[in-house]
Amino acid sequence: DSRSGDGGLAVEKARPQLKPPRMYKVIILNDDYTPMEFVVHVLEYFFSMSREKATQVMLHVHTRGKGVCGVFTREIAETKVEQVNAFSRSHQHPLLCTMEEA
Ligand code: TYC
Repeated sequence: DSRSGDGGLAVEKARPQLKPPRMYKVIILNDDYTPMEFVVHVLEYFFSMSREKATQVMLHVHTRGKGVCGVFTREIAETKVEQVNAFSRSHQHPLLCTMEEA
């Protein structure tokens, strides 16, 4: 195809059909102690949300108990969960992040 670098003359190689990867929701949980501003910062920094979106999601979690930060492939979701939980612990906040299959 156009990426093969042969000017389009090569015969197409049959490529196996890849199945879509399983997707996982990264979830944050409410607690009574983590400051709202810290949760907003986590959502901005680790999930690239605008301040407005991060504030909406934080308030949803605060009132409903949990909320979705994003949907990712397994390795990415696992890394987000580890990074957020380590960051929260390093700031002595009990904020918990987990994941479930989408
Ligand atoms: N409930 C917390 C408070 O009142 C704020 C909070 C929101 C904590 C969302 C965790 O995932 C969370 N300070």
